[in-house]
Amino acid sequence: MKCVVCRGRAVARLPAKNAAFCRDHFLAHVERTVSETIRRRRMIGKGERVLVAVSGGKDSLSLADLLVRFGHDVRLLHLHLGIGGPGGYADLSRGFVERFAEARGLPCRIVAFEEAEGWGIDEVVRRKAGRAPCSACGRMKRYWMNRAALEEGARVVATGHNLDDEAATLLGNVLRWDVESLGRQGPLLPETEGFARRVKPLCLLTEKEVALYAILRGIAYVRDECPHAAGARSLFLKEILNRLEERSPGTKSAFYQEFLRRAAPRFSTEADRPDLRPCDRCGAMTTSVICAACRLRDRMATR
Ligand code: Q46
Ligand code: ZN
Ligand code: ZN
Repeated sequence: MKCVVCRGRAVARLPAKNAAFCRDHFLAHVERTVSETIRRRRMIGKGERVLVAVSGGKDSLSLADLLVRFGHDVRLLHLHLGIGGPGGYADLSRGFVERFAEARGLPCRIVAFEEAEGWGIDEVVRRKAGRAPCSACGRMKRYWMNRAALEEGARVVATGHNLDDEAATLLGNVLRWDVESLGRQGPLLPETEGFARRVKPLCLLTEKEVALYAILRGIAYVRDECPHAAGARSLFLKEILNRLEERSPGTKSAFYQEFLRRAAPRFSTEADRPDLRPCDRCGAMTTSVICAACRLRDRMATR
């Protein structure tokens, strides 16, 4: 197998792109894909500060590495979710983030839910206060990302979602014809009053491409899975997409990219955020009287 650029020994074969790359040209391919995504979709303005939400996994750490290489003003945000107890998943993840930030001299803010909220996600599950761990986790993550962005003076929050994540979310939304979510789904959610812009610069790279990037760059990342992920529907959807991809390479990327090009604009009016107002409790912008994070806080206070 030879690199399509220099005919050297290939380390990566990308059937979906009908290409193979040597180490250097693979790294160049990843950098080019991400910088083009940022430029074409106007994700990050010149000189703008970016808050990168890092979980300690390969995707978000690779994203932070890339944005630093591109010369952006990067700050890290890590949310310690209170999952897995002492020495468990959340503690392990934090360790990888701390070492990554220290080695690169990057400013890193850590918000531990158990300190900031008085409880972590395991506690929400134990007290049966949320519908599913991931929905409670998701809403608290969104709340803290937004709050931290405002406090850190960043108008942009970048997350490490890759093509596999985005295609699985898309499939899930299509299966339910969730038109509101389809209208909001995309690699860029514009900033609105009280909400930072949210961007996903890795959305055109597969999970395998990002993993190889992390390995080739020597980025150490947490390999353990969140214990709540096991039953998650998204993993099953990813499996289905991988089987489709094996049969006909390129399906995953066509599914997502053609959605963005041809279908997403048709759903965008469904996603208008009408009548945002400050939450009665915490002041975060919301469409209801009390925001989703505060509703969960209320339930935790009474159980
Ligand atoms: S951390 Fe949270 Fe994920 Fe764990 S509880 Fe679910 S959403 S699976 S990315
Ligand atoms: Zn090459
Ligand atoms: Zn609130």
